Amino acid sequence: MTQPPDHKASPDHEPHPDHKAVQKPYSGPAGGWGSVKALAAILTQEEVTVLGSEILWQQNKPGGFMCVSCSWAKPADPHVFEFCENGAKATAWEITPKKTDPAFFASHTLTELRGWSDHALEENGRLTHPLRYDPALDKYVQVSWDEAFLEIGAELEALDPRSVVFYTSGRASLEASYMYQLFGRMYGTNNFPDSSNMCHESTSVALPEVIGVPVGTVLLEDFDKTDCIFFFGQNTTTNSPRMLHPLQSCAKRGVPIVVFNPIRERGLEQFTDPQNPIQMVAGGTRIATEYYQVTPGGDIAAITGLCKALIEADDTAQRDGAPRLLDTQFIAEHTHGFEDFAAFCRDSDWAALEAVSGLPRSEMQAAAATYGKANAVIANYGMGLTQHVHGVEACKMVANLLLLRGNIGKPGAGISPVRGHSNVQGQRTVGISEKTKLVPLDRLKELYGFEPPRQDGLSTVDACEAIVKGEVRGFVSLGGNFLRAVPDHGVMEPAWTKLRLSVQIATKLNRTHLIPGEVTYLLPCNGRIEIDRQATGPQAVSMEDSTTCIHGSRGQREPVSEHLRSEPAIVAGLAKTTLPPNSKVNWDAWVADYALVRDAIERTYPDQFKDFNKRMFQPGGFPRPLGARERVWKTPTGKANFTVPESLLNRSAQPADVYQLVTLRSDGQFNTTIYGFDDRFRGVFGGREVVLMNEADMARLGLAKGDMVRLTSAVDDGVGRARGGLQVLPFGIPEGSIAGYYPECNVLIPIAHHAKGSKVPAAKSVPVRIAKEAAAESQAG
Ligand SMILES: Nc1nc2c(c(=O)[nH]1)N[C@H]1C(S)=C(S)[C@@H](COP(=O)(O)OP(=O)(O)OC[C@H]3O[C@@H](n4cnc5c(=O)[nH]c(N)nc54)[C@H](O)[C@@H]3O)O[C@H]1N2
Ligand SMILES: Nc1nc2c(c(=O)[nH]1)N[C@H]1C(S)=C(S)[C@@H](COP(=O)(O)OP(=O)(O)OC[C@H]3O[C@@H](n4cnc5c(=O)[nH]c(N)nc54)[C@H](O)[C@@H]3O)O[C@H]1N2
Ligand SMILES: [Mo]
Repeated sequence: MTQPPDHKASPDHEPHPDHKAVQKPYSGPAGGWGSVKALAAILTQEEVTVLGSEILWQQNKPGGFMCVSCSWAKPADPHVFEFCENGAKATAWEITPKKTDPAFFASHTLTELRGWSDHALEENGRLTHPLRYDPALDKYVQVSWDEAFLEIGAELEALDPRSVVFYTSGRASLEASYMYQLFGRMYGTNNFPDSSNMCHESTSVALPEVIGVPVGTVLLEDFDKTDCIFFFGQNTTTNSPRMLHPLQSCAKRGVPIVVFNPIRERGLEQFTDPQNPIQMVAGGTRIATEYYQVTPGGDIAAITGLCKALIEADDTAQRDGAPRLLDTQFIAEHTHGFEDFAAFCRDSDWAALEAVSGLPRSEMQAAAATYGKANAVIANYGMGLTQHVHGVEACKMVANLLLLRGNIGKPGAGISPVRGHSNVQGQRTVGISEKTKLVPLDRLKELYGFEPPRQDGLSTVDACEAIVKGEVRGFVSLGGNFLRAVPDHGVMEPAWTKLRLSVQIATKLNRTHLIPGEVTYLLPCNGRIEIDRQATGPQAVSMEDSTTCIHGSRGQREPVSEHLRSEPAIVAGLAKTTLPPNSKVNWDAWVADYALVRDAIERTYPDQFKDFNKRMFQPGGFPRPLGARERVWKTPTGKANFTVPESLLNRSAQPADVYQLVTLRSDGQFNTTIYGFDDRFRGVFGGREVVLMNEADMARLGLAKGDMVRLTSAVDDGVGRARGGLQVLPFGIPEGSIAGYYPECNVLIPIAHHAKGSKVPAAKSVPVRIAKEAAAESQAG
């Protein structure tokens, strides 16, 4: 029998005494010398010698490897070093020579390892051998690949396919993802939740309805032609820093950059290109020209205010016979629902918009004036919009704003949801989806001669609920760290132990691997930066960036262990022992030559992947065709749709003693991978167990800097969620909202607290109460 996790030792409940944070104001720009220092530190920590070696030269270059960090576009004419501080950290983290090998597992039980922090687990190095959990020893022990595949195949055969979940984190290649979804569907399930269910799913639900495509419409070249750029809730500095290059060029051309963010994020204010010696001496470029500290959850109201100002100014212009502010020709020819939307804006009351957005009317009018002066506008957005209760409507509001002046489907303009993982968008493109309407099931049936399941599968939140109910028996994970990324750790970890089968395909050890089911396998795979040798020679893989461009990627480094297998090889190994033979799928041939998988992708999606193998190394990638870019609207009305939001508030209303917790990523992490304990740009060093608070709120609650507090969930559903040991630090965040780090605060998010329509956990508006802890510790920093 497996033991339930020891919560006392869990990183969710115990602060790490040696990781007390110190607060120091950070006055430098993003990039700059701070970036160089941070890079040197991670290279030392990971024992990687990369500078001066070939590896960073190859990052994001045609013929090289595509960064394993973010999904931002890769230019056709790259910089000498087309990488950023965080991309280099991600590279170092993957190619570290440190190893987590069978000898390591022989000397550590899982009970002991559950007391390790997320950082310590991954920092220990790469997984090297296939492992099976031995409940008698409470340890992972080495197993052969053949044995692993045979036993997992037998386990899967014995389970009802509808009780098995196939999760994907957004890093796996198009080739691996296509094979994975085919395997799962031939097995009999559409249970393909993805990290995107916690991320931009609000976008994927919103945009098809309003512009007929689930993805953004901008291309990198639009940044050369744009007149104005908006950002809503996206932290470029840390999460897509290579985007700072085109932004810097735009700033130099005098393009206004307008930011809506409750926190003044450094990189959106100033950037110094660490690869440019002149800038390193002369200082940085300012990025944002206007910065609006909207209340968390206030964007729907703020954008309504912008639209209202614009529509009212247009009403005046029309009355006076002056030039119109709206693109009336575009609206008439290409859109539907304008009158209702305009009426909604005219009827919205400025006082209500001010109260909900936290912005004075004058600021909304000023932003509207900037918007109204530009001929071509790009609107970028991220988790600050999508991870809220009304995240889907917030995405639609961005589209409303753009449609008013025809800013979709013309050069220099467009909607730009900035995606997360490096291939998260691509995975959805090749069939990783729980929603059957998004998958060409008939085509799969025709190509492979099987009857695909027709019932929708489980999303991430659905899967969590089903795990809690004990309805999920098997869970296969292609990457990721499911139990840390999802909400409600205190509920999810005990429920997870009820699984019959857990199969984790991973590069590094993480907490999900430490909570076993009855039968548990940990299968180590190659990372993308490693050379992937198969029967026909070294293989390339491909991925889709945030701008729908497809790029080929070739591994460059010798694999850290000869016992690793590639993700396609692991998927094929599982498929062969689980499924009856099918003459139409030759898994071995696909593994021998990934070009054959790409041919299969092209056969499945002939319009999207035309000449896939020929074009995959095209500099800058090849863009998938996208109706909205050509103003072809594949929506139910055949037009781009204006929509009226159901709620002005992008969260739920709460009583006065309840605070909205915004969960943030630090500068030193990639999702649940914690590189280090500094959040340089926000001035928080050496610890993550903090609550960032407005000083007025601190005074109201009688809290001083360094006091320890306990957060408890304000959702009263009998679960009793709490997170103690958090150190209070004063911070520039609007009153009534507080910030803490993800994943440490996920224990406070109820599974049911998610966006309407997309089920993205509402991680940017978690209702909590704050209580001072008895033994207040000394002041920090
Ligand atoms: N280095 C690094 N790169 C990454 C990642 C990483 O963890 N580390 N993660 C990757 C992934 S998977 C993703 S999805 C992306 C995430 O990248 P982002 O989309 O930038 O997501 P977050 O960092 O979670 O937060 C976004 C911003 O939203 C702001 N915000 C919070 N609430 C609101 C609100 O109500 N309104 C507005 N306007 N703003 C708000 C926060 O202050 C923060 O600046 O980055 C990807 N790239
Ligand atoms: N509170 C809160 N929760 C959030 C968020 C938030 O902002 N706030 N953000 C959400 C978002 S946007 C996302 S995308 C999810 C992320 O959720 P996930 O994608 O599940 O999590 P990651 O942390 O990216 O996964 C890290 C693990 O992936 C494995 N890995 C790394 N590289 C590879 C590889 O090449 N192959 C394989 N097979 N494995 C690999 C390593 O073992 C590593 O431990 O979290 C979500 N959760
Ligand atoms: Mo994400």
